[in-house]
Amino acid sequence: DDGYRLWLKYDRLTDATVRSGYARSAQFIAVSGSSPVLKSATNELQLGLQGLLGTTVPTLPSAGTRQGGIVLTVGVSGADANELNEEGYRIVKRQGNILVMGKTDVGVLYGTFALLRQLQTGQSVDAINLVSSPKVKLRMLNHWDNPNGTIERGYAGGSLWKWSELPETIDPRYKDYARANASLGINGTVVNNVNASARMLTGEYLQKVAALAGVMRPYGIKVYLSVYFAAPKTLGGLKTSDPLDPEVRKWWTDKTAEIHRYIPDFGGFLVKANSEGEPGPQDYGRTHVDGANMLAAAMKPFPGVVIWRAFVYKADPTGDRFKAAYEEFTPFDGQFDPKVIVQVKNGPIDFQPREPFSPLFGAMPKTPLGIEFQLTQEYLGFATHLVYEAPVFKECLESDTYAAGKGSTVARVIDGSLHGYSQTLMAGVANTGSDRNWTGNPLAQANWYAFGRIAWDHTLTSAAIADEWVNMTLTRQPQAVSHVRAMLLRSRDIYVDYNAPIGLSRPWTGVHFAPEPWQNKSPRPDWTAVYYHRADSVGLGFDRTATGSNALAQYRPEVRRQWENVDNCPLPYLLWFHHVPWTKQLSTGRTLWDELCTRFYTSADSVRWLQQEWTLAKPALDPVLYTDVAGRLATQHREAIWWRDAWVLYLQEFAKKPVPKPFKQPEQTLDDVKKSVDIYLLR
Ligand code: BDP
Repeated sequence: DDGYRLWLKYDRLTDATVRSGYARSAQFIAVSGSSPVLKSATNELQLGLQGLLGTTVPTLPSAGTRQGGIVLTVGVSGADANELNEEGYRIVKRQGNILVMGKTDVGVLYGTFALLRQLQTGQSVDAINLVSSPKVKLRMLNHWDNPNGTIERGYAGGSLWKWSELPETIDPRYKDYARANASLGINGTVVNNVNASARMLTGEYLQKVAALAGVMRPYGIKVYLSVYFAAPKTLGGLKTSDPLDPEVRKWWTDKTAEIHRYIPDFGGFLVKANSEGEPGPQDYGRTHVDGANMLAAAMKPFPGVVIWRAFVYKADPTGDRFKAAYEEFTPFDGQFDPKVIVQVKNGPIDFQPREPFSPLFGAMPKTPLGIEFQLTQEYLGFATHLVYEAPVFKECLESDTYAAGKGSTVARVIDGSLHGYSQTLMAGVANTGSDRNWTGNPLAQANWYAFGRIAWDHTLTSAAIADEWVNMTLTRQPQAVSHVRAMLLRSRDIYVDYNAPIGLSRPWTGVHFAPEPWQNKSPRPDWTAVYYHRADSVGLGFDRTATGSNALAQYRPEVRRQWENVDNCPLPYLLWFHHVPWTKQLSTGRTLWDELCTRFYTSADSVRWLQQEWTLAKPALDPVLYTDVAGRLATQHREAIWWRDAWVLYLQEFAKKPVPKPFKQPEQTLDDVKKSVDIYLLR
């Protein structure tokens, strides 16, 4: 198994009784209507049934008086209509058939995938009755893919998009990409990097993008573009890209109209502006609102949106990067055009292994906020380390902002239910690439899967999603499923504990992989490692209470109170908010130093446990896939020790304490580790 088919495997079900049970309910497919989206649904159902049951199921224009089939129906009435939103579906047994209904054809498509999922995971369909509607409107992947075929922070090969071959040649893979996304309910894709090239807005590239849009459309997926804010100057030849300049405004209006001539159902723009050196409205003394609203005005005649990122942090040698986005954006609450959605990363810094939720989620009630998660494992061990990210997403979404009293979770901010906005968005920075198995590490497919499922329904649990994915992708043998499920569910905490335990963050430079907690030289203080951990002879951690940067003041009092007291701040966030003495006793009964050592050592050992679980599942796994992952886990174990040793030896210089028993002092010296890191970082 080369992993190409993802979770849409449709291998023949091995249990003949189950198979014949399903076959009795799937003797035909009846579908009235012939829209491209309905065709996708029908084709998928045929493909799935053919694979799972091993029989070809005929398609009819209507069920007539026949029973024992699957009927795809667009249009619902009565109670069914009240239960569904535009993209929702209902699957129900009626008049001897399984009815898959939706208000729209895309609802039927999602229902079809949901029905297939039932079969793939071995659920009975005899009395099937499923109703589901997505909680968030725009569920999208953000590709950080460049026109030259590379991917920023991509670890699974090159870009999926073969720009040099488009629009003439359509790689069949585009369709499989669309199928995979549609199976999860993902309905948007931003095809290019947020560090955008103006080239994407040329007629030549718009034709290529239009060709991709043509493949995505029958799967209910809209295409979006990241835009380079200075394009009026660099591409349009204007003197300025000032958003208040009439010529600039006209340029964007014309460009937006031109895009729609190529792609009539264009999704919209994604903008990274005045962030990490990218151009933006501030270059002209204007604001984020000026920039975003200008693009919104250009988009006015069309249904598309403008997604404006809040990932900003000016070079401020004395400031706290944690506070930057909040400081820049909250003054503009309520001033953005209704077409604008502000896209906020889950945490205040940058996709760290564990972050508290971004304070912006509790502070902009009059602005639709979208959330951005990162599926590509930039800070999570690339394609080698196993980190199942559903717990990362859930932890943030379930955090309570208290923005409108208790129960004001980030999820309710994002799904619009808290503040009543209708533009809602969840984005995941894609982890896909040209590797045959899409994600490099085969188990990282689970992160794409989990993101899509949670974007559809954030109430699904990490465990339930893991179960679905394992059953559909790896094995249905119950013992093996439970081994792999256990691995997935513990993997994130294991990684955190050797990489950034108890609220540490960012122990690297630009590569974001090799351990470099000692790193203290960079053009900006907030691009060093020491800026984040602040180790000294007294202790460790970043004081963000009132005695320090006071970033905690950006949260509501109820949140602040959970974190502001060093004696009862939950350990996952302790060093995020406090500079803690090495000798301080923590709630575990250990001192800070002993607790850190315990975590570094135990987590590195736990990678052995991951390896053992994987071996226990081996008899039920495909041998090629088994070997691939086994190799990655072995590397992970070696690197976990590398990270453990780097942290322990480095922090020991400050703490001046022995490694507590039963753990043993690392065999290498700090110099040894530094040397190995230098070699890793050699160009
Ligand atoms: C950081 C990445 C950088 C991205 C940036 C962003 O290191 O490559 O361009 O995020 O999200 O995490 O804009």
